[in-house]
Amino acid sequence: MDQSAFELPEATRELRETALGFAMDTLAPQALEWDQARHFPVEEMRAAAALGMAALYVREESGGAGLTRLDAAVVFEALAMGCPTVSAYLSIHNMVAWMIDRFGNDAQRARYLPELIPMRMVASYALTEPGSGSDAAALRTRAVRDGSHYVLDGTKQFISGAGVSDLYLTMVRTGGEGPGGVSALLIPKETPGLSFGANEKKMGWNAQPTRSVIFDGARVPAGALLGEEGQGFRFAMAGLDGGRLNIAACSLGGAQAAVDKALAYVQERRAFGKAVADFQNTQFRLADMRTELEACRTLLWRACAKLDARAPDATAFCAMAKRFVTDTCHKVADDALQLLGGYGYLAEYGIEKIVRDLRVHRILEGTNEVMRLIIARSMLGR
Ligand code: FAD
Ligand code: 2MC
Repeated sequence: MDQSAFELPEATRELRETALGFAMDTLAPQALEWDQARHFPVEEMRAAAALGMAALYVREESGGAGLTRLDAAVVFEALAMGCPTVSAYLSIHNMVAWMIDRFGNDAQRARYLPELIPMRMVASYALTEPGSGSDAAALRTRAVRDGSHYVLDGTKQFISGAGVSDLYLTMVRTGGEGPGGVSALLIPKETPGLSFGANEKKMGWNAQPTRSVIFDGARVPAGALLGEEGQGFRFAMAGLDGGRLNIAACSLGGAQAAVDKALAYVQERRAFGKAVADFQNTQFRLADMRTELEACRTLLWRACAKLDARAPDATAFCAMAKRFVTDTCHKVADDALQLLGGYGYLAEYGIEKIVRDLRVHRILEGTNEVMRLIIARSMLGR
């Protein structure tokens, strides 16, 4: 195979530079403050949206950037070098925008995409419930047709952006048990009967709110239905294929930033009369970290190419990339922290936040156990 197959195209490298410039100028200087103040930086996300980063793989004819999943992964990695949490939120918003473009009708595209693309509207994705996380098809939030409306009752749990977002792409039960009874509805924030729980106190991801979303007789017009009744579970899973690549990319950017910080530190810090970088343990650890990040990048980009090509094994590759990259990068970030000794544990050195932020990537968008389930099913054919 041609070696160039393993290099990014010129246009993608330029895109990376733009995203990295934005991450370093706008996200990195404030990331720690946002984490500590639990501030959701919507204005800064709008600035990213102005660069096309809120609708990266929405088609150009729909007003999006029309880029590939590989381009998107490169952008999310670069943004995460400034702040993994903000990059991950942009990924969720991108996922919703893409689902509307891909599965919505002309009226839904016309109503929402011109608002979502510049992020005048912020979007959330609501699948998880208090009683069903991994077993998403067991969801119980019910939407009952009442004339020209649906009436919703139930609760969504752990919804990123909830309370601030203007639009909730929500998976509900309109039919019988199991995945075939699930539909997807587009629910605006101002819907009567919609309310939110308290902002959860979390280990990381503090620069975005996480709340429950409560439907108590909430009424939405029937035109809120995405596609047809019964298609919602498949839409939700298709959205997550790309979401899982992006979350992996966010882990990669976070871990790369941690390694960069550690690399600078070990050359300055001295112990036993030498630089910490002079210990062979330090050198071997740095070598392993770099190797692990390159292995992650290679698998992630391969999975992106599979999704771009709509390959039959794309879902399994997305799951492999999500599992391997999020586990590996969390470990790499923790190894980087160790190289700073006690200073690594202090907030101002920036690495402990990365370790806290990356921890949840092993849990959300499908736990890494669920990723193994998807991969094993693809091997065993059941
Ligand atoms: P459970 O499903 O109860 O799992 C508990 C444990 O059992 C886990 O270790 C799990 O891996 C394991 N397990 C379950 N089933 C199996 C199995 N078959 N085989 C082996 N092990 C298994 N959800 C949204 O819909 N939208 C969001 O925006 C969103 N944002 C989130 C933000 C944060 C900060 C967090 C923490 C979560 C968010 N989630 C969101 C929810 C997230 O996707 C779920 O937490 C996740 O899917 C796991 O579900 P659960 O927490 O109910 O765990
Ligand atoms: N793309 C398109 N369709 C898919 C699909 C995919 N990737 N995966 C499954 N489907 C279809 C599948 O083909 C089937 O359709 P049909 O009945 O027409 O054949 C249907 O969906 C049901 O699929 P399964 O039989 O595989 O369903 P099952 O109930 O066994 O669940 C599992 C599969 C465990 C993989 C799924 O429930 C899952 O992904 N769980 C994890 C939930 C999750 O990831 N939550 C993340 C919430 S979002 C978040 O955390 C954020 C931070 C935003």
